[in-house]
Amino acid sequence: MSRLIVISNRVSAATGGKKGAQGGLAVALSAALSEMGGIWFGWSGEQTDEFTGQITMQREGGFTTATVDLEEQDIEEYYNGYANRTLWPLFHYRIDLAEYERGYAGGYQRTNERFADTVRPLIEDDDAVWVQDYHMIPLGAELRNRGVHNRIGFFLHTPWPPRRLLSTLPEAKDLVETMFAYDVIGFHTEEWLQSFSDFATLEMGARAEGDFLHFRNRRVRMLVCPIGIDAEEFRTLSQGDTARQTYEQMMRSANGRSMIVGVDRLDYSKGLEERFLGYERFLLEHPEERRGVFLLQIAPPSRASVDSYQRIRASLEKLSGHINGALADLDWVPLRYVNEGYPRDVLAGVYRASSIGLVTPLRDGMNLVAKEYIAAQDPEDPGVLILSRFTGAAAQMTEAILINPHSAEEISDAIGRALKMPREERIRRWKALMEGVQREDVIWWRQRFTDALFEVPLAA
Ligand code: ADQ
Repeated sequence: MSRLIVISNRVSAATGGKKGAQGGLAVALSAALSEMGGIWFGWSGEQTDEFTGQITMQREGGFTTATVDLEEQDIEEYYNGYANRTLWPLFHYRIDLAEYERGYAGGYQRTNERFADTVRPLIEDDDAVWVQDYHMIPLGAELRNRGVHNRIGFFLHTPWPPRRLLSTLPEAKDLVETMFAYDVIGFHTEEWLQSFSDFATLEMGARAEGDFLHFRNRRVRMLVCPIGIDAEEFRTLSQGDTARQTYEQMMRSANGRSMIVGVDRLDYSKGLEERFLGYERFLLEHPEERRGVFLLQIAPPSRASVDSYQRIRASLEKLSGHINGALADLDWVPLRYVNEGYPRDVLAGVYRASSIGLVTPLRDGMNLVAKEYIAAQDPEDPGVLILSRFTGAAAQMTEAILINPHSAEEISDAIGRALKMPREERIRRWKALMEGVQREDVIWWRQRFTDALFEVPLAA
């Protein structure tokens, strides 16, 4: 039977068998690897003085992880540089923040070649290879250059930017050309897929035919494959002791007020400033409702060495200080802003205690927080999800209150509407959303992708 070789920038950390400590993606990929056998390869997250390609293999939970250390220049140019300063902002439509440096592009290519050299000897003839995300776009082509004729798939976890935006990247065509080394390319939504297809056809002369794109002598299948969460696991977590204790603690501290919650990595794509401004607008427009609500925003810092992340952090501190300074009262603080990460079972309790889940990214490949919020609700008394229409999740979660996060008025109106929503309507919307979260969960996602990959005829 074919094994699966998963390749991603970071490999899920060892969790000592504690399922609740992993994210949904790690759960799904670990499950696939345990079932099919295989290896999960990636960067260890560690720095070494000089790159040697030495692999650290670890056996855990029925599969093997293989990790490699990178040297400082690789980390700076490939990870902090091209991945986080060039592709991430560009793929989230922020060309104002994207930095185009030949050094980053060169380091990205070099590091992907190093990954290819390192992982190549681990790949056996029957294995299927599944490359994850924007850190590793050229990896498939580098594996082909090293004689890998196996099935190779690629899944993009971020949006794919519109053609005109991608055209601003100096090496856009080269990068897209490398993607024709894959057999299947997966996107969360039809919109991201269409943007990719537009660039390939209109800028490069590829030919589209149904789900396939033809370019030179290659044919690649494009697949819409929206990622889900491990809904059952999350539901179980939300009924466990820690979640229950957190729920009770939050309800006590809310003291009869309605809690609105936001949970995000601290990232400029998540629309946090817009969220704060929309909430402020609600408070200003509805003075009578003020003291009945508060917003809890949980946002652990990420990518702290990148300037744009330092700027968004400073800006949010200022804005939250301003809102609290202008509106707080002796016994009421409108905004609790917390820069911490919490275990998933604690988050589940927080979600359940919240009357509103406020998810306002300006762009997001999918957004799993929206799905976790739904999975954690009390079926008898569920909260309301307010969701940006610019997330991948919005394509599936049409029963949420969908908003344009650039409009403070729309956010404000949606908060007002959610707070007044009758219980029957909340239950009706929640049921429809929960049904989708359970049906198209992370196991479904993984199966859909690997099914498409195994349908590809093997090269003769
Ligand atoms: P992210 O940008 O990280 O993922 P998201 O999909 O929301 O965004 O996933 C975040 C995960 O981190 C969630 O599971 C959430 O619970 C967890 N998390 C967030 N804040 C936390 C906190 N304070 N404490 C603990 N955990 C926290 C990228 C893409 C997304 C895409 C995913 C999966 O940007 O668009 O949905 O990959 O493909």
